[in-house]
Amino acid sequence: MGKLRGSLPRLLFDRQGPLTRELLREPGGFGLGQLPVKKKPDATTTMVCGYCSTGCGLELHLKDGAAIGLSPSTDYAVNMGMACPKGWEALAPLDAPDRATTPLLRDKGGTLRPVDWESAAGHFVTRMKAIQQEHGKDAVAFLGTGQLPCEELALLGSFAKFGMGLKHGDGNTRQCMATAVVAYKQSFGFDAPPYSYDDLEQSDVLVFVGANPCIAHPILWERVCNNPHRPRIVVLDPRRTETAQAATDHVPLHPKSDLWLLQALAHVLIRDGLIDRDFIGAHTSGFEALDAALRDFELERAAGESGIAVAEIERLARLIGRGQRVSFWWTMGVNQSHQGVRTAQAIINLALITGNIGRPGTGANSITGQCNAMGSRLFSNTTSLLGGRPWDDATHRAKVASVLGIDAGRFPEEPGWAYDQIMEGILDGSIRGLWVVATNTAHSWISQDDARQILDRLDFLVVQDMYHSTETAAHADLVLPAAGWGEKEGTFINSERRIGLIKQVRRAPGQALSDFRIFKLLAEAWGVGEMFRSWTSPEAAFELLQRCSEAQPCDITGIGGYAMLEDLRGIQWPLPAGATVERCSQRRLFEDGRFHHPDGRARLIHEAPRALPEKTSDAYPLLLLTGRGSSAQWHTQTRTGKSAVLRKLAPASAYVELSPRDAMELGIEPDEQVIVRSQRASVRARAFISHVVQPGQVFMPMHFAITNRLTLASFDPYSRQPAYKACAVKLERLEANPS
Ligand SMILES: Nc1nc2c(c(=O)[nH]1)N[C@H]1C(S)=C(S)[C@@H](COP(=O)(O)OP(=O)(O)OC[C@H]3O[C@@H](n4cnc5c(=O)[nH]c(N)nc54)[C@H](O)[C@@H]3O)O[C@H]1N2
Ligand SMILES: Nc1nc2c(c(=O)[nH]1)N[C@H]1C(S)=C(S)[C@@H](COP(=O)(O)OP(=O)(O)OC[C@H]3O[C@@H](n4cnc5c(=O)[nH]c(N)nc54)[C@H](O)[C@@H]3O)O[C@H]1N2
Ligand code: SF4
Ligand SMILES: [Mo]
Repeated sequence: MGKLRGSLPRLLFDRQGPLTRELLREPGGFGLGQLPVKKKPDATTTMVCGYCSTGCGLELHLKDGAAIGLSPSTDYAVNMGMACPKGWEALAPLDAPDRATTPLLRDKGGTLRPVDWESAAGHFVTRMKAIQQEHGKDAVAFLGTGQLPCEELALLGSFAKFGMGLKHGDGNTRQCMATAVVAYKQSFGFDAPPYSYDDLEQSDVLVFVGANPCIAHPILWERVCNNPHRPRIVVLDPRRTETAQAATDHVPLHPKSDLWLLQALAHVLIRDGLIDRDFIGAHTSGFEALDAALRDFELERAAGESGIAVAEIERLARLIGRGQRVSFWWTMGVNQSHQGVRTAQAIINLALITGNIGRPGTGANSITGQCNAMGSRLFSNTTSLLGGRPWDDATHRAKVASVLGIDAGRFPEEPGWAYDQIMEGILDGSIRGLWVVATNTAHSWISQDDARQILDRLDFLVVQDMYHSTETAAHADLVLPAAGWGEKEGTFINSERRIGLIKQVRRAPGQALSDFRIFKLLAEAWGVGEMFRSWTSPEAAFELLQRCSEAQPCDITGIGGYAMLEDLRGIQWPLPAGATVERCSQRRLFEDGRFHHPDGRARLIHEAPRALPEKTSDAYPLLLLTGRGSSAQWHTQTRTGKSAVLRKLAPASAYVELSPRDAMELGIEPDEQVIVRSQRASVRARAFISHVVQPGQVFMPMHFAITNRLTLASFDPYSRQPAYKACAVKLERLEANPS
């Protein structure tokens, strides 16, 4: 097997190492610098990036009011002059030839044909109302996203729930952040990620659990590299990812064994007295129960379950216990699991029992994913009412109703169904109409063959997207053409709770409208335009949201409109009326040790680990992990796939990463086409043989549609977040399967 080698040029581009960074900073290096040679900009304006939740500031270079290029902001508290390739290439997807430029309606022959907005809105209203009349109001549902600005999300959630009278609406944030939301709410009393990016630079021990920031949040990784304290960096990931390779300590635990390992760490910390009893006594509840549950903890069993030896667990516990400023960071390796919530809470417990919260360089920190995942958590009217308020509390409903000037009688008294329940509802015929906004269900939802069949059962599917070519639009009865990032204004909230501005620096193509204007137009057509009269502009909507946030932990009543966000380079929540904040400041929560439960204490929550829903077997001996493949690819690639530069920086076709040992046993050669088979489907992919994955495991990036044909529809019971990162598969050589 002399040919064993990595067959994709990943490290050079994905590590975002010094060489790449230098090249990327250089206008023209890699062809990434966007300043055109011929045109000279006559103005610049700052706005935040529209891809990931890092929320980098970008300088848009304008000519006659339109963006002709961009570069990273040097004085934005997030990125300080850096951007990853997606940020540099953010304008490219706007010019793509497959932009949706007119509404499209499916005719009787099954072809999508252009129609004007009046006719599109008319069809939307007639068809949806007909379904509601025949099957009840709840027979129509909507799916939103963490990629629209807060103002648009709030308008969508308000029009859909109070105007159209829908009960069921969720977002793609369910695929991503539901676990962190539930974990924080139960542990802290509010969905409150406590950190500031400054903490990445202040820690002396950083523990990353199921997170690969080198690929998924490259600029956060740069912040880690700026840490002057020579920190220990511990990475818990079954794969030896780019981040694991750059860390000081890689812990290659068995997939989905995190809860065992984290509880083992808590056991050793308590056993060896490496905990902060003063902090526990003053600021937490539930320690006695946790202590009792962990007292007879089977360390040997945890070592067996996780594949990490007892001595190594004890070494890690000492590292954490003796650190002065220890921070814990987690992302999808935790959230997308059959026991995600309890795993996240086991991380939170470690921070709490060691008193590592509310001080510089500490925290139990969930890194969010999409540019406005945090905004969708607080301001989308899905899992909570505007301002993070509970649906089932009449006082909160009355408050929002009075701010919006809408009769509280129109408010549902509980949150609607989660994404998976909406899909089930379509299957059993209780949901007949679906409105999908800025998410690509037919690619990204788990167990995709089922998902596509489910979409086809709908009487009426509306897809509102920048592109008419998405996998989901292919199933639509009506496509509504939307403006994208750069073509509209609003606010995003990043991972550290920083609210940043996006602006219109380009004109949307053809008849495409901002989602805000589409919602307004549909509200008029529905006959409830009056209800949204005060939503005159995104900035007017932002003011409503501020008022909805009053006296909540996320109170932003002290923000003086978009102008203040502009002047101060983004502002983290909270900022209540009367409070002051400095330009580019970085603030963390819980410095006073008070959490959001009525008793002011954080709760230590514990539950014993559960078995994987689908174990490997003789028939399907390999465990499939999925996730982000490169820093140049974004999700279903509708945007990044449109940039020639980003395409050069990413693998062109679907691949499956496998270990040299498994390749040897199966007789698979590098780059050979293989069949990956699960109980759901079988797909073809290129074999990428590397030491990044362990024997018995394989990895496929989520960016190619075939990956979710294999995944198993299983969910965390508390958050209902899909467990995308573990199902059983087998690999076969194509030669053995002539088709
Ligand atoms: N380039 C790029 N960046 C992105 C995105 C993108 O599509 N492309 N998407 C954005 C979004 S929405 C999100 S949510 C974030 C996601 O950011 P991340 O969560 O960092 O990315 P993933 O690759 O999904 O998963 C992280 C790691 O979890 C590991 N993992 C799998 N199973 C387990 C397990 O059982 N235990 C542990 N400890 N680890 C496990 C995987 O091996 C993987 O390396 O990225 C954001 N940033
Ligand atoms: N196997 C596997 N599957 C996964 C994951 C995984 O790790 N493994 N990760 C999951 C996670 S964390 C996430 S967040 C999801 C992401 O899954 P999706 O949300 O489906 O992915 P995107 O490609 O970002 O889809 C966004 C859509 O909105 C469109 N769009 C962009 N901007 C706008 C706009 O301003 N207005 C409108 N109307 N449309 C717009 C884009 O063209 C695109 O079609 O995937 C999930 N799926
Ligand atoms: S790290 Fe995220 S926010 Fe920053 S430039 Fe890249 S995609 Fe944009
Ligand atoms: Mo995500």
